[in-house]
Amino acid sequence: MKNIVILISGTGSNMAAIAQAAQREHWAERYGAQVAAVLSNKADAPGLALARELGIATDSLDHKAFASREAFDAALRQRIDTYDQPGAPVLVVLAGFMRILSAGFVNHYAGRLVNIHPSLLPAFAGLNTHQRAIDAGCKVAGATVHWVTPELDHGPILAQAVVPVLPGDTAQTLAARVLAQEHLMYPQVVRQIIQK
Ligand code: NHR
Ligand code: GAR
Repeated sequence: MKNIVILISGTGSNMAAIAQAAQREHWAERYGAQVAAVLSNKADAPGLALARELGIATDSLDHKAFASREAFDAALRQRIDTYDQPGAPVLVVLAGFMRILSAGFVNHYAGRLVNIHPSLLPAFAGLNTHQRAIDAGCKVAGATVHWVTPELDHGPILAQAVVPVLPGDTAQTLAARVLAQEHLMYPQVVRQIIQK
């Protein structure tokens, strides 16, 4: 069994897309893979309730309760590694997770840590991507799934989805168009990784 641990901070719609694909496509029987847990740095993230409705174990770890980024990351790593077992290696999936992770954390999960970022990287690393794409006059926007490396939003690209930027778009309307593509792309990429 491969244990997928999904980290979220908010709504969790990408998390739900992956968990529902895993159930619908019988990843446990076919690939020996399961979404073992959903963890959040925010106890009130709506995605945690959604995960529980899907029958997935949840936990939260408040980053504000830790003195440093490294201390939070060490505690998060300890929590994740309870799902990292002999014969059941963990794959860590960032899905709307809003905390930058230290190099020590990222290197510990080298080749086992992926993120979805709401822009066509290498354009618009960082935050507020949809408004920045509109302000730049981009005619297309999208999302990127990439391996996570210590340098923010710079890891090797696994997949991208492209959508048009339409006249009159706001950050909200563009984000919704991109998010719909994220929900199609992210489960496919996770499936490809766990199939290997
Ligand atoms: N960590 C590393 N080392 N490398 C990456 O590529 C990472 C990462 C952690 C998260 C997701 C990323 C995104 O897709 C991600 C990729 C948070 C921030 C951020 O500035 C930036 C990028 C991403 C996630 N976070 C602020 C911080 O101080 C907090 C912002 C908030 O809480 O709202 O950590 O966009
Ligand atoms: C998604 O668009 C994701 O790409 C983006 O936040 C949204 C999360 O939605 N991620 C980031 O901005 C990471 N900094 P979700 O919680 O419904 O999956």
